[in-house]
This record gives sequence, C-alpha cells and structure tokens, in this order.
Amino acid sequence: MENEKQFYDRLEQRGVSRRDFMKYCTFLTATMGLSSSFVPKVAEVFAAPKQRPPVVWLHFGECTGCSEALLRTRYPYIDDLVLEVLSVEYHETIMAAAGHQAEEQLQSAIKKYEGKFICVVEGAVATKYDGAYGKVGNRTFLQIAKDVCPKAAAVIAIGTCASYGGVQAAAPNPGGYVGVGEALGIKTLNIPGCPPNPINFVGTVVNYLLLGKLPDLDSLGRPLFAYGKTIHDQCPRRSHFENNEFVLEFGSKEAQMGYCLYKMGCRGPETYNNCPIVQFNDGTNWPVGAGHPCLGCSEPNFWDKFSPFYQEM
Ligand code: FSX
Ligand code: SF4
Ligand code: F3S
Repeated sequence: MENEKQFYDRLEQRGVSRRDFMKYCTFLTATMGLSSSFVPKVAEVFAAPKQRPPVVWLHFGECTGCSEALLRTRYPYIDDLVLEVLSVEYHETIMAAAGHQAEEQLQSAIKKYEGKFICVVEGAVATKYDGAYGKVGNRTFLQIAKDVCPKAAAVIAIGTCASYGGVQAAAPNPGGYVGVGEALGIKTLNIPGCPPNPINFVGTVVNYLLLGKLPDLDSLGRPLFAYGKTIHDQCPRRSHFENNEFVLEFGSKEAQMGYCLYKMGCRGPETYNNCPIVQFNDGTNWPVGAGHPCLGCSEPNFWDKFSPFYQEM
C-alpha cells in the first residue's frame, strides 16, 4: 500500500492527477479489448508492480521516432511509466552509460538474464555484405541481433522498420535491410507504424504483465487488439467514401468539409491499425483527422507498395 501511495504522490509531483491516470488506464484497458472490470487491475500493474521483467532494447537502422513517440507524449510521464514497470537494462537513447561501458552493460544483461529478458528491437537489420551497412560498437546490427535475440524470452519489434524493414528497405535498398524477424528467421511480435502508437506497445506489455502472456497475433505477428481492423473500417470519413464525396485538392472546400481522402492517395482501405480510435498525443488527432491521407505506414513494404504517395491507386 505504501508503495502505491508513493506512486500516486510521484504522479502528482509530475502534474498528473490520479483522475488523469485512471482515465488513461480506462483508455488503455479498452484499447486492449478488455472489459472495464479490468481497469483497477491495469492501474495496479503500474502502481504496485508484482514483477519488473528485464528488457534489453536494441537500436538498429531507424530514426528513433519509436522511442521518441513513447517518451514525448503530452503527459510523457504516463506513457513512459511503462519503462518503470520494466527493468530496462540497456537502451541507448535513455541509458547513462556510453561507449565501452554501454557495451559491457549489454553483455552483462544478456548473460545475467539469459532466457528471461524481453528483447525490444527498434530499427531494421542490414543483411547484405555481412551486414556491413549498419554497425554499433564495431559489430554489425546482424551480429548483435544474432547474439542477443535468441537468448531472449520474447522479441518485440517496435515500429515498421524492426517489423518489416520500413524506410531502410525501400528500393533500391543497397544494404539489404529487412525486419529483425526476417533477418534471423525467427517469429517476432510486431508493433508496426512509423512511428507506432505508444499505446499499442504499452498495451502489449501490460497484457503480458497482467495475463502472463503476449496478446493474440495476426498472421503478420501484430497484436489483434490493435491491428485487427483496417483504418478504413474505423474511419469517421467513411460515410463520405460511401457517398462518393471526395477531396480532390488540399485546401479546397471539400477538404474543409472533411470529405474522404481516397483520391488524395489514402491507403486506409489496405492498412490495419487503430489510429482512428486511439489517435496520437493523448487523443489530439491522427493523420486523416488532420486532413492528411493515411500513407499505410504500418504495413509491410509500405514505401514501395504504396508510393507514389498522394495519388489514388
Ligand atoms: Fe522506423 Fe522507429 Fe519510422 Fe522512425 O525508430 S518506424 S523510421 S518513425 O521510429 O523505427
Ligand atoms: Fe477510407 Fe481514407 Fe476515406 Fe477514411 S479517408 S474513409 S480511411 S479512404
Ligand atoms: Fe500510419 Fe495511416 Fe495511422 S499513415 S499513423 S497507419 S493513419
């Protein structure tokens, strides 16, 4: 109980009221597809964690937008709480150690927690020329992934890059970049999106801590609670699509009226994600809500498959 009280005091000090926190837990519970009776249990995962699984977070070919999305939300403290529930042993963006010291930390973490840690991978892996297109500490991404991932209890690929290659894998892709699962020939849990919505990562981790298992996945390794439906099937502009009411030019009257963006190149019909429901930055908005077509950023091979952008397919 004392710990729980300390937790809420800490939240208040950071400007997050208990009410805001409970609102967040309610939203998270609904996003995970659980009934509202789970809300107190979800709150407990943060306020009185029973376990703090060790996590090794690897960065490969990417922009670090996935970590940034998790850390830079409107109430950053709420989303990055998940990093307190986990025991983050290695994460290049947020760890204090650097250089050789950081490398030693990585080695000691995988030795100490072999078979028990969760490996989160952010970024794609270069596979051509023995992985020469990407290195950290004089080891290729490929060598690091081969060394670390098989020793983990589970591998979570965060972002489209780690899941499927993302922008690095766009043609001509001289480095032979692919997602970490393909690079190693292993199954990963994928949380795609460029960047992914932090709530889908948090929901995956909370599912694991609360129910003792990873969430159910689709055939592409994505949690069904987040990627079970297309953007198009959840889009508030859908009635305009059905009525043939389309935006044909940005800044036009039709754009102001919030018509469908299909003819501006919206890939919502082919993209599985929950953006219309969960939105970004604490529900402020999402691409289509802001008048921009969905580019399909969470789909495999989206750069090559869906470009040229802004054109109807
Ligand atoms: Fe990729 Fe993550 Fe796109 Fe960036 O680091 S999914 S480039 S937004 O953020 O890996
Ligand atoms: Fe579908 Fe995109 Fe039109 Fe929304 S804006 S209804 S996702 S095509
Ligand atoms: Fe990406 Fe489309 Fe959502 S571009 S952020 S999947 S609306």
